[in-house]
Amino acid sequence: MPPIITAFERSPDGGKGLARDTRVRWALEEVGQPYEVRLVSFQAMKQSAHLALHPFGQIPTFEDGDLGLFETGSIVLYIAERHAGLLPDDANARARAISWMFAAVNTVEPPILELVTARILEGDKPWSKERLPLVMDRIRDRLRQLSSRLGDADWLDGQFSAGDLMMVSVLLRLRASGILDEYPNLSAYVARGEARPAYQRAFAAQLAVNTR
Ligand code: GTB
Repeated sequence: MPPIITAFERSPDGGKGLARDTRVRWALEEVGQPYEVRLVSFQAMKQSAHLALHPFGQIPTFEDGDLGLFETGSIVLYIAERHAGLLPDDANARARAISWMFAAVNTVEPPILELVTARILEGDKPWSKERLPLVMDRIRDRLRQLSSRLGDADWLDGQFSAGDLMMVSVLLRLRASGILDEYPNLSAYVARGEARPAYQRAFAAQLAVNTR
């Protein structure tokens, strides 16, 4: 029985690949693991059957036999630990790749999510215009540091890993803001991630759902 993930019945982004099921699909594609998708509505996400899998009523979830997981970081790590291709064999390199996974969701993604909050959820507040530059500068701080670490390398630490998969997925959320273009090596890094055949298959699969 292949693992089953959940995804939006209809993603608010209309298939731009920004909903977080894309990173899980990408990981599964990288390791060649077939999977099934259960589509859920916003309403179904808040009901007990889904809440039993995801305490916060969100997507994606991941079911493998009688194991149920939530949180994309833990799902991608689970996939990467059980299949070859997303984590190096060398123990130290493996630990460093996992550090990059945590850095993506714990250090780089939070200010990016702040931008979404500032623009969309708080866009109509009187103080929103004043706050936006502060949020943008917090993102720039992180991007500058990341850009300097990446330098002219293709990937963050040697070969492509689950750390890059998570980092590229997080950075993709910034594309529409134009801020990524201020860091040409990061912009090229994201494009390299998107060009991977596994990403292309993951993107196409979520697009097919959202353009039915
Ligand atoms: N930390 C969790 C993880 O990494 O798994 C976050 C999961 C999460 O935020 N899930 C979102 C969700 O289920 C979907 S991905 N939201 C519904 C809810 O909370 O009620 C976030 C997302 C949503 C929409 C867009 N978009 O339209 O561009 C992009 C990303």
